[in-house]
Amino acid sequence: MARPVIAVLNGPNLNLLGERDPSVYGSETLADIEARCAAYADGLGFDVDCRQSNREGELVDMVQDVRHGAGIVINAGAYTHTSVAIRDALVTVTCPVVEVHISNVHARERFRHYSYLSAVVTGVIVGLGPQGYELAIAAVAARASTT
Ligand code: CA2
Repeated sequence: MARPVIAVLNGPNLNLLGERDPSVYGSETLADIEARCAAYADGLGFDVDCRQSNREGELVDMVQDVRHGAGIVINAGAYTHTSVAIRDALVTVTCPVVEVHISNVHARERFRHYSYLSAVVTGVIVGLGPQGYELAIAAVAARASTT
C-alpha cells in the first residue's frame, strides 16, 4: 500500500544553500536537506515530495497540488515576508502545515520579523538550522491523518 506523503516546499534562493552565507544558513545543500527529510520521514512511515521554486506563482501551484496530502513543510524564503498569494493558498489546505526558517528571522532585519504565513499554518519552527525540517516533519507526522 502507498505510504502517506509529506510535501517539503522550498522557496526562492534556497536552491543556493551551501554555496554562500554559511554563517547564516549553514553548509548543507538543499539536496542534503532533502535527503535528511526523506530519511527522517521514512523512519516515521512517510514518503516526502520535495520541491523548490524561485517563483511565487509556482509555489502557489505547489501548495494547491499537495493541499490534501498528509502534510506540508514550507520554507517560503523571502516570500514569507511579502506573499498574500501563498498565504491565501495555505488557507485552502486541509492537512497540517509547518512553516520553517533555517535562520532565526527574529534576530535579523526588521523586515524578516513579520510572516504573512504564520497566522494560517499549524506551527512555526525558526532558527534551528536544517534540523528544523526534521522537527517540522515530526510535528506534521504526529498530526497527519493517514487514512
Ligand atoms: O531562514 C530562512 O530559512 C529564510 O526563509 C531564508 C530566506 C530569507 O529570505 C528568510 O528571511 C529566512 C532566504 C534564503 C536565501 O538562501 C540563500 C542561501 C544561500 C545563499 C544565498 C541565499
